[in-house]
Amino acid sequence: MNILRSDYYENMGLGDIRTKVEAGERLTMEDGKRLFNCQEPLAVGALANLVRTRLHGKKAFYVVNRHINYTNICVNGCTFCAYQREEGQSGGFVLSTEDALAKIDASPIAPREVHIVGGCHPRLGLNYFKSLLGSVRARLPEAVLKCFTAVEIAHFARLQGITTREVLKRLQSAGLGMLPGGGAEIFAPAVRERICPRKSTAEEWLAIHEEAHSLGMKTNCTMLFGHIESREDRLDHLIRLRESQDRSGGYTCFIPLPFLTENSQLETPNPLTGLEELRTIAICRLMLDNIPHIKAYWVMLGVKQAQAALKFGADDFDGTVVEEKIGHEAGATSEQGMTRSELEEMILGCGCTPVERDAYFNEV
Ligand code: V47
Repeated sequence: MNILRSDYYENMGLGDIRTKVEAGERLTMEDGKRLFNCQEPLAVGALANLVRTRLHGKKAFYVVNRHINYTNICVNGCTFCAYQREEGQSGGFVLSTEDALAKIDASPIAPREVHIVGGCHPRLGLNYFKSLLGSVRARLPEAVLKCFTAVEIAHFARLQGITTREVLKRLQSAGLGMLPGGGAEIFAPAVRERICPRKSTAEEWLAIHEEAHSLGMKTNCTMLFGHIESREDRLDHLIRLRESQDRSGGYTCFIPLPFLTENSQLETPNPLTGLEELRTIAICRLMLDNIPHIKAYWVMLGVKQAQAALKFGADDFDGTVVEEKIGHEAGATSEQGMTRSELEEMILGCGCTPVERDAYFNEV
């Protein structure tokens, strides 16, 4: 049976949503709630797959990249985070520029994208970051440097006593190409108050991304889900991102991050099931009608679930990564990295066509 048959959706009370999706019309918060309440997650997945196929056919993208975490020392103390350490606590580290370059030199293939993020360190000034970017750019002139979440940019601005716009401009001159999507978590203030009370607010996070867009930079965006937030909080988050994209148009890719619970202070009343993860990813694809790409981040999802996500609206598999700390401190069981041929094999294994890309999703 064709799962997209209209009577199938009529019987589930979703005929009007199916019609809207087929016509490319925007879904409302109410539509999103009905998709979350639908008894049949496969029906929601098939709608997301329709959109994903309309946008990208059978293509599933990946990038040869390298993650580098420059420090785990952080003043924010987010309750969900297993990665952070306080200054002076055992296990805390700060990389020197030489350490970062050694990691790049040790990468099995030269990365096209370098993803650099870290904790909000109480004393690292802008000169450290300018020197880090400058050295990486000199080593890898062709690579896109996708570095520093909006939360880090806000922190650098506070430490330096300058505006976030000025921070972005100075880092852009030093080689910053694009901002990664981290730090968004869940925008709803009541949830933020419990999971990341000292972090930038939703408004600050969105304003910094829009500022980056106005300076000609592309950025990514994320949502951390499956902790204490409600499904309505997820929809609210997606709608705020969609409105931000309407204003500035600079988001390239959205990354849904399922919460990993190990070593976290946060109690999770309703841990995610595999199907709830997939349903949420599908609803992200359906709600975010103006963001071109949805990433199945294999590090947090696990490779098999990331493969399934390619059939539930996602079109990107992230990349080689090489070394990952944030998810692995929180119990991720995935490998540290994947080779190009492993990525291609995983993508082919679910009937998609692997396409290598750069950080901006240009095919290479
Ligand atoms: O902001 C932290 C999340 C993010 C946990 O832009 C956790 O291309 C799950 O943003 N369980 C960092 N998630 C990762 C990130 C990212 C990753 C890959 C690609 C891109 C991109 C961005 O990880 C944090 C936070 O939301 N996180 N702890 C945890 N226990």
